[in-house]
Amino acid sequence: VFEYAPAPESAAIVDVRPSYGLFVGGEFTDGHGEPFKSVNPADETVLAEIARADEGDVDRAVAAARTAFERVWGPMPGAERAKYLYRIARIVQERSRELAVLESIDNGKPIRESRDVDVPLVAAHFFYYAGWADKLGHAGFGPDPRPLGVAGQIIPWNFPLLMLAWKIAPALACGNTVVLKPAETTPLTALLFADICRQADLPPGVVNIVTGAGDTGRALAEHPGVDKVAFTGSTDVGRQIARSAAGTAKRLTLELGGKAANIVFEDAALDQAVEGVVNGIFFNQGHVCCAGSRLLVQESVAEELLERLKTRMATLRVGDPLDKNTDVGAINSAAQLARIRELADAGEAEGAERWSPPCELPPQGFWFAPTVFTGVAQSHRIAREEIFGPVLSMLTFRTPEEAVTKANNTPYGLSAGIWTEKGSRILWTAQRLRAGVVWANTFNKFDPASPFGGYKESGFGREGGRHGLEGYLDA
Ligand code: TXE
Repeated sequence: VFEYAPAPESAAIVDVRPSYGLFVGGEFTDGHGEPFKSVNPADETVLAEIARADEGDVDRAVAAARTAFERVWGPMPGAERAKYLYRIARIVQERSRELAVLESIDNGKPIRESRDVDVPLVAAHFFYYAGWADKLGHAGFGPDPRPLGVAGQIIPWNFPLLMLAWKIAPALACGNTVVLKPAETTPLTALLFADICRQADLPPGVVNIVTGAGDTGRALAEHPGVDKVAFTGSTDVGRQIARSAAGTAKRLTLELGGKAANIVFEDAALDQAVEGVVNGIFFNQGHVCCAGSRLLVQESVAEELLERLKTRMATLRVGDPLDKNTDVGAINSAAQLARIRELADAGEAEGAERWSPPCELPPQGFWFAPTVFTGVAQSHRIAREEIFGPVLSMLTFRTPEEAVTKANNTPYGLSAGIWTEKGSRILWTAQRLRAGVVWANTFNKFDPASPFGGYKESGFGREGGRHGLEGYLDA
C-alpha cells in the first residue's frame, strides 16, 4: 500500500496512491499516530491518507539517521557523497513533470510555477550543493570541517519541495543525515522525493521523512538525538522551537515570517515596477515569506502607478492550478483562507479601501481574489501582520528617508525591493534597509548560490550559497 511506484510514461503523469507511510531507514513503513488526509485545495477532494508519526516513530527515524550517519554517510568521502547528490538532481530533472503536477495538486500553486520555478530550483540546489561536497576543506571553515550529525528539519507548505531541497541538499553535502517533517497539508512531494532517494540508491537512513502535524514537529525538535534543527514556518512556532532547542543546546536556524516593502521611487520605469509589484505579491498566491506585501510608492507617482497596477491585476487569471494559463491558484488550506479573510476584513474595518478586479472564483475549493488596499496607515493590521495571501497594502512616502523609515517599521526583516533608474539610489537605500535580501528592479529572484535569511523576527541563519554550509558544519 505504501510503495511509491514511478508513473509509467504513457499513463497519467502522476499516480497518487490511496495511502502513504513514513519513510524510515530506506523503507516506507506504518505510522503509529492517527492517519490524516491530504486535500486538493482547488476542489477539496481527498488526495490520499497519510501516516502520522508519533514520538516512537520519530525516535525510530532519528535512530535510523544516527546509524546511517555513524556507519555510512559521515565517514564517506565528500566526492562519493557528491555522486549521490548529482544523481538525485538528475532524477529530479527526469521526473520533473510528475513532481510539478503532484506539487500543484497538493499545494494549489499554478503548474506554470511548479514546472518553471519550483522543480528546476530543486534540481539546481542539489547540483549546486553536490559541487560543494568535495570542497568543504576549501570553503573557509578550516581544512577538515565536520558535519554536525543528525539534522531535524521542519518545513512549511508554501514551497513543499523547494523548502525540502533548501534543507536536505546542504545537510547531505556536509555529511549530515536528516529527518525531515513536511507540512501536514502538503506531504505528497516529500514522499515522492523519498522514492527518488531510493531510486538514487541513497544508503538507507540518510534521508528519513516523518509526516504529521505540530506534535510530530515538536517531537522532532525536542528529540535529544537530533544535533541541529532547521525550521521554516511561522514566527510563533519558531519561538517555541527556539525555546525547546535551548533546553537541549541544539544548533538552530530559523527562517520565519516577513512583511517586505516593495519601494517604488518616482523615477522608476513604472511598467516594469508594476510587473515587479504583481510578481512580488501574487506569485504563489502570496504564500511567500519574502512576498512584497507592503507597496511603498513615492507620492508624485502613486496615482499613476495604482492605475496601471489595477489594469494589470484585471488581467490575472485565477483558477485551476493545472491550467497552464493560470496566474493565481488556490489558497493552500481552509485555515489559511480564514486567516487571509480575517486580515482583509480588519483592513476594511480599520478604514483602508479595498479593491479587487472582477473575477469569478471556482465554486469548490479555497480561493481569494487578488486584492489591493489603499489609504493604508502604518498602524493598520494589514500593514503590520503577515497576511500570507494575495493581498497588497499600499502606502505612500515623500522622501527617500521616509521610505526607509517606513520600510524598516516592522518587526520582520526578510526582504525588500527597490525600483528606481538611479544606481546611487539603489545603493543608498539598500544600505539602510534592515532586510536579509534586497532586490533592485526585480523581485522574488532565487539562486542556489545566493544566501537567503532574515533579520529581527524573520529569524537567523542563512540558507543557500556558501553561507548555507555554515548551518551544517561544526565550524
Ligand atoms: O505555520 P506553522 P502555519 C506564516 C504565515 C501563515 C502562518 C501560519 O503567516 O499564515 O505562518 O501558518 C510545523 N513544533 N508562515 O500554521 O504552524 C508544521 O507542522 C514543531 C510563514 O501553517 O509554523 C509545519 O510543518 N513544528 C512561513 C511547519 O511547522 C511545528 C511559512 C510550519 O507550520 C509546531 C508558513 C511545533 N510546535 C507559514 N507547530 C514562511 N516563513 O515561509 C507546527 N509545526
